Amino acid sequence: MIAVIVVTVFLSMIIGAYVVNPLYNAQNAPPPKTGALTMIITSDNWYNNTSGYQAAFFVVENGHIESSSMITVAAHTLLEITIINYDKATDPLLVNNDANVTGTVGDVVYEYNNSLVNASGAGVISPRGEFALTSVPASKISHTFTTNTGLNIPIYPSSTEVAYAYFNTTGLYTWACMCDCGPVAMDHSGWMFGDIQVVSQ
Ligand SMILES: [Cu+2]
Repeated sequence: MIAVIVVTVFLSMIIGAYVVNPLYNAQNAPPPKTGALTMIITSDNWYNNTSGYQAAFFVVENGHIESSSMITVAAHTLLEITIINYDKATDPLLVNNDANVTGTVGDVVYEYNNSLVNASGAGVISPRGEFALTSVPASKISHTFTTNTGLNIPIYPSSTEVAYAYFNTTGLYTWACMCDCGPVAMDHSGWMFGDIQVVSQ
């Protein structure tokens, strides 16, 4: 008898959870999962006596600076990508189309450096300190963050940029800067290219 009561109570709890608990209500869709990918580009990284200083991407992970040779991101996640570029130099693009922002939410990148935006001819200071850009003038590009999943973010010199993007297919992909920004940096994983691993959440 007690066992019957226990089983009945248990079953009603399970059924009740589905009927009453709003978490099981299809109309209450869960908010999108969010994540962050923060990267720093510096220009004065000593390589050797022959090649001297080279530019490189680094990843900030839990407050630590790490190599960009293997970047891990979660699939099906609204990823806030922040790129802080300390490099003052511009570099020629390898492919002209890479001046356009692609693969981000709204195909825009938010530029947080007003002086550079003004210098490029935009001419207006945003009261929020940011501009949504769909491209960067080819002559004003320092590096790009480009993946073979279709993401392309051109980066101004001495700038901070933020973009939002989703990676929706798990697997191993490649990222690279698509500028001619130094033969050693362009040839070495963790400097101007590397892997990007999309893992399930
Ligand atoms: Cu580069």
